[in-house]
Amino acid sequence: MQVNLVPPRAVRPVRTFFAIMQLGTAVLFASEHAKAQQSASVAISIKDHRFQPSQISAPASRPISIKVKNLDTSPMEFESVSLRVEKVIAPGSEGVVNVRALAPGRYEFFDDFHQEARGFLMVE
Ligand SMILES: [Cu+2]
Repeated sequence: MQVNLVPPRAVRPVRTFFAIMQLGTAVLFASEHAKAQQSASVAISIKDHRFQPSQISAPASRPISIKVKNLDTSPMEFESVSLRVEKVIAPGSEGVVNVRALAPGRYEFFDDFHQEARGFLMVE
């Protein structure tokens, strides 16, 4: 003999409630995950072999997309040892440097063709 402590009619709404709660939690996790994967964009220019601005900032734990505009009449190479990137950008054009999600910190970059040009990416 089966003994139901909760009358059968009450069981269904309770189960539906939990199913909706679980779905809500799943959706919430999915959107948090999507946000974490969404890249942040920052832009920088180089003119007269100087980065403008010389310091850019981006959020931690998200991939970063750095748009670099070369306003000079000679090629430049955006390079960073700590970010492990290097990209040659032709004069008068722009390039996008994609960086992995980073821990908070200060990451230096430079123009490998004119090493006096230096800047920092502040990740916070
Ligand atoms: Cu290089």
